Amino acid sequence: MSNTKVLVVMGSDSDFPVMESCFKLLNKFEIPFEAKICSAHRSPVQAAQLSSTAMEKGFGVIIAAAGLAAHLPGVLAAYTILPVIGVPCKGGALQGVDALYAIVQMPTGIPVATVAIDGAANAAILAAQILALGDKILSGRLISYKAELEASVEQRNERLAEKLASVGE
Ligand code: RP5
Repeated sequence: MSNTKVLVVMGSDSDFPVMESCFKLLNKFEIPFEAKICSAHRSPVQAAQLSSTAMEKGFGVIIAAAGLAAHLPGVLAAYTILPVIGVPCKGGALQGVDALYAIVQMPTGIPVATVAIDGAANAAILAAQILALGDKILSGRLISYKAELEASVEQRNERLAEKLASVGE
């Protein structure tokens, strides 16, 4: 069975606004995904179950988003050999620095690939890049996406040139 789907797990429904860019990009790349809310602290048994059964359900990558004392990505990584990408969510008194440190500072043996605070879009792209290793069609979509990025820089240069032309002395 090929593992072509992405499992997206959020610690709370309050993480949804941050994760919207991730869902949009997964849709853009036409990657099938399932999304669940599950907390390392409030529903730890379900977190273990979700992760330990993910591989047999056809998932190839797990993306886990959490804020505050963000143990969710690490706990999910403990129960699977699938790659886990962690998204630290901004919020609370420490504005996401707590979540970043909790997610990135994993002990040896249980890695979590950590993106920036609120870096949900990059989590989707990284998941796509992992799955594209075994999928030529998806590789092609990623190559097109890079071309779009390059074109957007050219557009920015055109806008810059217009602004500079209207700057006075
Ligand atoms: C974390 O606590 C969640 O991932 C969320 O970022 C944060 C706050 O959760 P709620 O109290 O809004 O449910 O576990």
